[in-house]
Amino acid sequence: MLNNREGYKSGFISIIGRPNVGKSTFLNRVVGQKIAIMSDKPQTTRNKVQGVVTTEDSQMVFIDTPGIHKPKHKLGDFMMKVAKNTLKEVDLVLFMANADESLGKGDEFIMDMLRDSGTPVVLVLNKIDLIHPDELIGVIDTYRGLMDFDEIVPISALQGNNVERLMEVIKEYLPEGPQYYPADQVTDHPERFIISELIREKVLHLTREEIPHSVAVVIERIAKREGQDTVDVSATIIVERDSQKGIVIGKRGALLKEVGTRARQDIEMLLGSKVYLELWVKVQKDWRNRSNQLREYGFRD
Ligand code: GDP
Ligand code: MG
Ligand code: K
Repeated sequence: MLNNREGYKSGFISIIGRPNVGKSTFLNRVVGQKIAIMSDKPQTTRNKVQGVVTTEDSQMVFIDTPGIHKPKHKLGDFMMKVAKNTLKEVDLVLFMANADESLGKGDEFIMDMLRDSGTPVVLVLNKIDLIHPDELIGVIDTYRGLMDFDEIVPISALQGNNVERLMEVIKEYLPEGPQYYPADQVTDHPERFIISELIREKVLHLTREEIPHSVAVVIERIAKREGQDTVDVSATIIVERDSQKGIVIGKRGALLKEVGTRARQDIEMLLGSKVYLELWVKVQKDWRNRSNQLREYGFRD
C-alpha cells in the first residue's frame, strides 16, 4: 500500500555537477543498491529517475538532468530546454562539486542555470576526506561568494561522512506529498518522466493560464514495436475539473490534437524513433491525495 499519511514528505531532487564529482557514488550509497545506468555519457544521458529513497516518513525521487553540459550535438538546444524545465520543476537541486578542486568553467555555466531556476539549491561539497578540515572553510567561503546557496553541506560520498546530515537537509526542503513509488522500486523507465514533462509542457503552453500547473500527465505505456523503429506511447492528462477537460480537448478535439502533434515531435527527437502518441484526458478531483489512484495512474509499474 502506498503511503499517503498526513505529514508524509515527498519530492523530486535533481543532482547536478561536472563529471567525476561523485554523483553516482552518492546515489549508490543512499539508494543502497546499484543503479542500472552507471556510465557517464553526459551528452546522451536522458532525463530519468536515477533512484528512489523511501523511508518511514519521506520519499526522495532523484532525477537526472541532462543538457547541463554545454550543447554539442543537434539535440543540444532541446536538451538545454529540458534541463531548464527540469530545474524549475524539481523541489530541490543538489549542486555537487569537489571540495579538493577549484571551480571549472562548467561550474559557472551550471550556476547561471541554477540562478534562473528559482528552485532551492544545496551545495554539496564532496570528497572532504581528501582535504584538511581547515581548508574546507576556505572552499566554503569561495562558493558563498559566488551564489546564494540555500545550504552548504560537505560530505564524503565514498566514506559516508555527513551523508545522513545531507539526507536530513533534503527532507527539510520537500513538500508534503504522497509516496509515488513502492518502497522496493529504485528505478523507473528511463524516458517516462521526461515524456510526461514534454506533454505537460505542451498542455500548459497551449492553454495559457486557463489550466493550473497542477495538471498531471501519466504515461500509461511505452512500447517499442517488434522489428520496427516505432514506439507506441499512451498517456493520460489528468485535470481536476470538467471545465478543464473541455479546455484541454478544445473545439472538436483541436487543442488536444495540437498538443499531441507538438509532443510527438519532441518525443521522436528524444527517442530517435517514429512515435505514435495516444492521449487521453481524465478528470480526477484532488487526484494528488488519492494513493490508490496514483497507483492506477502508473506511478508504479
Ligand atoms: P560522477 O561522474 O559525478 O557520477 O562521479 P562518480 O561517482 O563516478 O565518482 C568519480 C570518482 O570519484 C570515482 O573514482 C569515485 O570513487 C570517486 N569519489 C566519489 N566520491 C568520493 C569521495 O567522497 N571521496 C573520494 N576520495 N573519492 C570519491
Ligand atoms: Mg556518474
Ligand atoms: K520548483
